[in-house]
Amino acid sequence: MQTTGPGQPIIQPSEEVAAALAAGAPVVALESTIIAHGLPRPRNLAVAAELEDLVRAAGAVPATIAVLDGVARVGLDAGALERVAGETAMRKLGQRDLPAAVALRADGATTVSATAFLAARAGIRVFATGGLGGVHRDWPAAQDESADLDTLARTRITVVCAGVKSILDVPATLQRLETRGVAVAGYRTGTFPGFYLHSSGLPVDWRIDDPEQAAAVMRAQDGLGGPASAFIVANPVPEDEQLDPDLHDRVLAEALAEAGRQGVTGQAITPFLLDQLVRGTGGASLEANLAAVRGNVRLAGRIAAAFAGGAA
Ligand code: PSU
Ligand code: MN
Repeated sequence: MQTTGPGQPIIQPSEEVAAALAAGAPVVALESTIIAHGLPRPRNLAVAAELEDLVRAAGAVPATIAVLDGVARVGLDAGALERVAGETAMRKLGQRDLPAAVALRADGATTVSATAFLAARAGIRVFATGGLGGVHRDWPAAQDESADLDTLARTRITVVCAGVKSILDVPATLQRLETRGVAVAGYRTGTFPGFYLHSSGLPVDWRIDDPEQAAAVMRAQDGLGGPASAFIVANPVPEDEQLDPDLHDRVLAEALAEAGRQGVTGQAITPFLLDQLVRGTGGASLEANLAAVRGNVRLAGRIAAAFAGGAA
């Protein structure tokens, strides 16, 4: 393996993750941007630990991923999780930022694109997050399409998510996923989830109803071969835990207008809008976001277990 310093690997799995991977045991990757930039402090640290516990309860090993001191860590101990969730500014790292972060010995939280890339490099097949990035609503002017989509179009990984963040242009994002050849299935639903909302109102072509079916799709991907691409399992937040749709629409409109007034763009726009939603809904969007992530993490654990079970 290549090294960045004296004998230090660039991608470093924790002992527990390395052992699980070597044994063919189920592992679920978790991203760190949601912890560092997607959730308010200090709740984010408790959530990070809770998500790891949920993966374990589902019978899999959690691998939260972040770059610390220029090393891509796959599986974080308690001290590393504290650093990611703590006060010291963490950079937000997409896949393209990884070489510079490694070379310059930076600390950074990994987005879906960087996490999916590193997880796949480490040999992890299943990844859970909240909502994917995608095409932003002001795309014609800003040309802002999350690097998440590009990475997923060329990475063999299963991502369990509650759809794409509703701050985005959801129909355009679904179209881009189709164009780029990324497989999408609704989990026990025929409509694409709306992140904070149970449904975006848009149809999905495929529906799966249990973790075994997800594992079967993954095996079929491997069986068919060809260029790697992801499999998105779109798992809606339960209807009784979703954000009130009218409140959602009203606060989102205000947040988008405020982002425009303040001229927020680029990497800052997603954390800005998520934060505006938390404030504007009195914290209700945070609860819906967390409910979605918890459900995704649980399901990812079960899918990883089903895939590992059938692979023996
Ligand atoms: N899902 C959440 N909260 C988040 C994110 C996802 O519930 O904060 C993060 C992910 O890391 C995702 C990123 O990759 O937002 C997208 O940012 P951008 O639009 O700048 O690519
Ligand atoms: Mn962007």
